[in-house]
Amino acid sequence: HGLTRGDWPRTWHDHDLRDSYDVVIIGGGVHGLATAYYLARDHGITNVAVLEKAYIGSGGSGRNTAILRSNYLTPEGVRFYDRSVKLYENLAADLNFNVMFSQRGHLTLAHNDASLRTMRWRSEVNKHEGVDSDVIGPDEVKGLVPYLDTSPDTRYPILGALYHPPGGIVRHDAVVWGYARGADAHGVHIHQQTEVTGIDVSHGRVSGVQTTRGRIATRAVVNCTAGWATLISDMAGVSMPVQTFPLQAAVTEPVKPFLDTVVVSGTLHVYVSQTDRGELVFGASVDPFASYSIRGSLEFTEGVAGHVLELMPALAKMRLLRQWAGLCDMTPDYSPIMGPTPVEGFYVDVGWGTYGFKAGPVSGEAMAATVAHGRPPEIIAAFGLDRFADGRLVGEKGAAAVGH
Ligand code: PYC
Repeated sequence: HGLTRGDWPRTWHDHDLRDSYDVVIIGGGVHGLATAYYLARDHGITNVAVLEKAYIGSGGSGRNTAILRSNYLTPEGVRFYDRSVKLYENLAADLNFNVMFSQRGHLTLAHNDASLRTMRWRSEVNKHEGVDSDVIGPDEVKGLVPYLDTSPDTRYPILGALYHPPGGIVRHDAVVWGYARGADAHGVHIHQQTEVTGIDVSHGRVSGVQTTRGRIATRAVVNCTAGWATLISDMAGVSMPVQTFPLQAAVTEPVKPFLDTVVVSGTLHVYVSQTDRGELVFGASVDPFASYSIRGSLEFTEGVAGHVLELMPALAKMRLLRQWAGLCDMTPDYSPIMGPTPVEGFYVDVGWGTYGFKAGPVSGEAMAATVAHGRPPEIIAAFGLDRFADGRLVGEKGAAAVGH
């Protein structure tokens, strides 16, 4: 009321860098900001800095295709991502910030018997964990998405789909901004344009962080980066079993709403959804080589366009507006690496592959509890770094949106 544009209150504030913080979080994406928010809100730990080398949400949080779902393959994965969906369901009210979560339903198409078998497997695990997920046939698929070509004479006919009604899309930037505002309101310092250049470790424990704006003394550091997860962990002398691959995406010009379900095809390596603005958002699998490049490629554009048209031939005249890429830190089992490390006070929330954005809220909640109590809560117990040495992998490749 009565506010003109210039009077709008700042959503978060700039601060001088303090000499010391109780907790330093590296990475100003949804994971880092959510961790800061829950540290403050749930544990009363507010002397916290979030360090971001560019601007908040400039990494994976601003580059993903905004899909939320919990129809994973392992019980550990399903429980974890389901907690995230539940937190997302209440996030707008919790943060008093409209994150535009649209639970429009999520379809993963099966074009062969092997995929149908994996869908059935996932749906049984999902149901066992209380998650709404079932295998449906081509007629039901057609009923949900009339524009899909479900005829039997296509190159890869649609034999059925895993249907997950609670899945959907959210406004990804709003999630970042909402957490930033919430954390800021609790006294957390968000430092943009502040790059970490080193992590001080003495006698096996963290003692500080070196940045482009000076040194910070601290006894707790949380690595919430994606793309640079290994480089930051290396600074603390902790090596991560992670390889980094680009993932490209694109949007079309806006058109009238016609698609109110998220459609994924693993066989055709593509996923499609329509935003509230009317654009179609397309994504693919990760590029086939490890790289830190975030340039788009013609190969991606051709591949995605061809595959989308196999699914929805009526889109042939739509124009792509822009394309971009983000970086995905892939682990050997496609599950994240979360919790303490052999360096005391150095915690990791990394290795998200292509699942990071949807896990933001639960990761923030669980990492905040880990830092506050010095040990990980049950919900992330399976995701510790030590599982690779012990051979207790949590295989989630079968739940990937598209093949990798
Ligand atoms: O796992 O749903 C997913 C996903 C979509 C885009 C990248 N990953």
